[in-house]
Amino acid sequence: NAPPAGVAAALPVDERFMTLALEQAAGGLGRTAPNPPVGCVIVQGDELVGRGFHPRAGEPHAEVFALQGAGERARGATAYVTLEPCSHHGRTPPCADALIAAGVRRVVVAALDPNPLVAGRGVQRLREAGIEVTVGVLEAQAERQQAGFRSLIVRGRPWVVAKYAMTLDGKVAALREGNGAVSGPQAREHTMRWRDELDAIAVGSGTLGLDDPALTTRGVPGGRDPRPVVFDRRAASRPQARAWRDGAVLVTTPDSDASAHEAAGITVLRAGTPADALSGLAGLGVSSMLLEGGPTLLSAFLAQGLVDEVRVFVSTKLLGAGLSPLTAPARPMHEAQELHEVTVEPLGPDVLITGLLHDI
Ligand code: AOF
Ligand code: ZN
Repeated sequence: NAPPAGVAAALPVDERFMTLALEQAAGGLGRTAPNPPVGCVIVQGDELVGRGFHPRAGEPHAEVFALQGAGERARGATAYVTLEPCSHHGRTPPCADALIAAGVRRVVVAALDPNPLVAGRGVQRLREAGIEVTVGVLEAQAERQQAGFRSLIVRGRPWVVAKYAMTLDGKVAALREGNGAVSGPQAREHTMRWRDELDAIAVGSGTLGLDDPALTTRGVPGGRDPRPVVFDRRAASRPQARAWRDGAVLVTTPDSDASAHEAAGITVLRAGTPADALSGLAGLGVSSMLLEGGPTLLSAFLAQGLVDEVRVFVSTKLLGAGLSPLTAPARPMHEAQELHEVTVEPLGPDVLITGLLHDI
């Protein structure tokens, strides 16, 4: 259905520039917690005159960099921002005031800020200053990009993404000795990009003992490593494992003996349940977490309803007997957990399937 004439001209332009603002914001993914990744572009006529993103908490907001770039050309311009400009004095002064002072004529916002210090007041302030404000352009995309921040503010816990690779017959590991990965190089590239974009990466003690994974980001230009989080109820994992680098967190039960890990300078989080663990991680500033294995940890999180998003590589290999991605529980088909907003993408010999279990 074609939109009515007049409306048709405006909307694609707003979406085009908001797409650029979202691309800007992506530069901050994995780097801004507990703040959101935010991008801003400033457009004079149809010329892009300024762009910027929030690089990390404590540093200036996206709008400040974009306004700096635009200089005098911000006067009468339109600013596209992926999050409602802030109205509060936090670590930095209010962006709404900066936009007003620069003489911007119109502000297009993707998503409102759920932070109770802002929550609509940024938009209100702009409107009171006579600026035309449009809210909701590419809102769903922006909310997805800000899922970690929004989850921290709204639910007090990180956004949890479960990732695994399985064979065509649904196995994540072989039962017999041998070499080779389930999925190919493109799947690996995706995984490395996700490690760069999410705050933390979690594994269980089983995976730590079997694989001694490095849990680092390799092959991503300018990439940074996620914070390793190891779920180890008995605190029995070797404090020499590769995962125990700076910033690593051991999640263990309230009464286990973690003295060896504490002596090694590892942050120890004591939690009775996975939900408690997530609150504790939120307290450490973790806004998003990639759950990378293995079946026991994933099963525990799924059973408690703590997985928000699932990203699975399905390879075209057949293995025979092997390990399933989940160990429990045994549900009847009508109680199966089902993804929504599903995407399917071929990646050479593999297929990437993603979807949500919760909305943000
Ligand atoms: C914006 N633009 O680029 C970001 C915003 O402590 P502060 O001063 O950095 O404020 C952090 C809060 O500001 C954060 O919780 C969120 O509400 C908002 N983030 N706002 O206008 C930005 N990163
Ligand atoms: Zn701001």
